[in-house]
Amino acid sequence: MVQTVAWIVSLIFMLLIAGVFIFVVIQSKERSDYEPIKKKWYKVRKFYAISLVILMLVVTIYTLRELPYDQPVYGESVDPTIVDVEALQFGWNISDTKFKVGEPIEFRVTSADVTHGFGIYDEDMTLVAQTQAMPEYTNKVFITFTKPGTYEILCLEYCGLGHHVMIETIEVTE
Ligand SMILES: [Cu+2]
Repeated sequence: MVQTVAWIVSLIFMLLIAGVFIFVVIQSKERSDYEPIKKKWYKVRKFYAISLVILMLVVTIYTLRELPYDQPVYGESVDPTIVDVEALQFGWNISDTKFKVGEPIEFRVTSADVTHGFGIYDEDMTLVAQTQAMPEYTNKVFITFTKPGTYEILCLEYCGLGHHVMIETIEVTE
């Protein structure tokens, strides 16, 4: 769903940019004075730049508020299952691969060598959670599975010749 929206939005913007290029190509065949054009379009450019900055600020602040995503409420009731994940050329060392639906999990992800990407995919190959696996640093990613099934962990960052064999499965049961 989110991926379909992202695809449609990208497509709209690609068409917009293509439209601008076509417009410029057509306009470039006409001769006209430079000064009035400069005056008009510099104004448009300024407006465009300011709008973009404001839009990006709003979107950035709005989306950063929720970081880290899906973090469980620690304390009295919820104690997440802590799972250590180490990426290495070319595989995964995971301290636990069997989980329950509704169980809050905290993956602590690091790397033994180069930077890898830790991505969890459901059975439809939809990405449900991801973070970077970095050497000498631990990233946390929180997830509570809502559907039982066999999930796959794939490397999301090209890390060498065996990048494509970095596949691990985890089982989520009711
Ligand atoms: Cu990798």
